[in-house]
Amino acid sequence: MIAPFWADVVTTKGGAIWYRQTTSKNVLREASLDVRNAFPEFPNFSARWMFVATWEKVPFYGTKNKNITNTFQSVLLSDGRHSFVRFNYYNITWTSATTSGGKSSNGLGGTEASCGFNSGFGNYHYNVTNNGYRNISVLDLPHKTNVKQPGVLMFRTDGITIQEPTGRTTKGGESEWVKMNFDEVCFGARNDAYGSFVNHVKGGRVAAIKLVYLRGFVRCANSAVHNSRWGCSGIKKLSHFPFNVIGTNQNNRVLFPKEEILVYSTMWYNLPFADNQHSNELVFTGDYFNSFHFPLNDQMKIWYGEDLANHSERDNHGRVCVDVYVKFI
Ligand SMILES: [Ca+2]
Ligand SMILES: [Ca+2]
Repeated sequence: MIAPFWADVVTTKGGAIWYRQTTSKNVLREASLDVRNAFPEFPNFSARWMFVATWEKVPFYGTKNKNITNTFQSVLLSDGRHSFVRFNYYNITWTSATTSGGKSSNGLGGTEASCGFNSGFGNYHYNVTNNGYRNISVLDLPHKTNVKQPGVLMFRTDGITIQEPTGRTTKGGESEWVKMNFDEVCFGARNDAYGSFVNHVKGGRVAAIKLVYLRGFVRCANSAVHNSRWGCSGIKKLSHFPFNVIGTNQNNRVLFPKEEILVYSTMWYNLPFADNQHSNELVFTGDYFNSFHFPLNDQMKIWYGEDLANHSERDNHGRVCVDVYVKFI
């Protein structure tokens, strides 16, 4: 089942639901280009069939105000072998019919509509708004995207699991950095405040990882003079091991940097050409990194090392948010 917005819609009080199939060459060509841009691993994708369903200005069941409506669309594309879905959200103002606990006056409250996919066998479903990769309200959908067009979300749907677009972050070279998180990944410095995301982008063997700084600070001691992006500023005994940000799997096994460079039990380490206070990114590769397999649907955690090691974490402070990029082999 494919559900751009699963809730009790009524059209007896207004709005309309339209659907059509098309094999028009021009329409298919344009839609195929969108797929190729979003999924560069399918550079020759050429849709042979397309199905479009539109919910135009639809109110919710139980409404007392037929002017509160949603408009959204779902587009199914296939070349006979691979298939992709595109959800277009133009306007979302209500989240729940009264049957789901929504208020009859405004359609808010209760249990929000679900957006996503269900295999129908009860063994797999993918919720687009709440999945460890993206955690948003359905009201946010017209402003969100995974293909750089607000309100547009695309997915590959012919695999065992639903796949988000890989996109392109840099051009040229053999492999490219792939952004792995949708929501910011934010980690604190104590009380097991790791940040995490779930891999809904691509499974594969990882050759390098980079963390890109977004905001915040962390420190390993009480005074704010020690604020830093990736460790702890101005601590003399750490001058040769200034970094303390660690990636683990869901069982807290260290994935990067490679364990051999960690200072025993405290998780501090050194990286060349980087500064714990000013560097915009930390790149883990070469001698500082052991490649590993990162399967689809696996969680990755980002930790402050002292917090992970439960070592000297009580005097730690702060929270840093990052984006996580991966180069696959
Ligand atoms: Ca500390
Ligand atoms: Ca801890």
